[in-house]
Amino acid sequence: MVSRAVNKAYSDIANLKVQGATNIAITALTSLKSVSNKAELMQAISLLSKARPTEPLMRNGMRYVILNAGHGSEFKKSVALWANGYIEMCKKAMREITEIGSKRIVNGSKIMTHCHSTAVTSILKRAKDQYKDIEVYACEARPKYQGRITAQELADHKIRVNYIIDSAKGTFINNMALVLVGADALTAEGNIVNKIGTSELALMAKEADVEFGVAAELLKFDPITSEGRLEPIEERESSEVWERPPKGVKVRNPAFDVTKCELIDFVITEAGIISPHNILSTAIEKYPWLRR
Ligand code: RI2
Repeated sequence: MVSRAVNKAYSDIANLKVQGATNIAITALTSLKSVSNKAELMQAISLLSKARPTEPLMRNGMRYVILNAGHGSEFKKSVALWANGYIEMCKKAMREITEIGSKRIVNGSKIMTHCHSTAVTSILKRAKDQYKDIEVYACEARPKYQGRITAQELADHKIRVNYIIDSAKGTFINNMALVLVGADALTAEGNIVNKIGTSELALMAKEADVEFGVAAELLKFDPITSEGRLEPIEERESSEVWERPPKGVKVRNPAFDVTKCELIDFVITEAGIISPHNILSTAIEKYPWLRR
């Protein structure tokens, strides 16, 4: 039996009430503080891992707690301590990415983004706080329209923002100085996994000679990819795309895709701005416990 807090975290994450890799990891780790013994912890971890399969930031955090939590009567306290430690690590990484990334934003530039990434919106808001005049193009990210969260958040911060349907990105890409997206997973090959449509945007950016950057915590590095395994790609309910399709029509709904490292100019991380080729070495250097 898992606790009510773990069950709630599971359903909030699975139903996208909580979205974005960073928010997902923090919600999952917070719920772990409710477990009182090892068996409960393992059950909670197994359930939460199923909520969103493409979320190494959450999985790494749960592994961090298993690796470090002590035994015996102080177990609950120890889980809470390490879970808090990981949450703090995520928040610190986000603060660092925000500072480092904001310096990379050029005054007067037009920037396109896709879906909703806390890392990207934090960077853009910080750039605005530094009096940089920027204009953002936010792709809507069908079928769940997380681009609206981005558009609203930036507009609330008095940033000029244009909201466009996903298929309009080619119309505007030539006017952009930069495409900046978040990531759900970073891989050993230097690829990134992000909201479906990101790889297409990267190809368009390459063709239009527009810089393509990614903002993501190195804690999103997935250690399974250093063993030659592929990052699992979540496929969600077809009803999100078409509730009642005609008979004979199969609706597919992959949530993420892989953007190859050749298409990525730079990755903004808590350890600085790096080439995608250096994701593996930089992640392991910064967090040696991520090595399997
Ligand atoms: P942060 C989101 O997925 C998007 O793909 C976004 O780029 C990524 O998580 C990272 O988000 P979803 O949860 O960690 O909306 O930067 O499916 O917030």
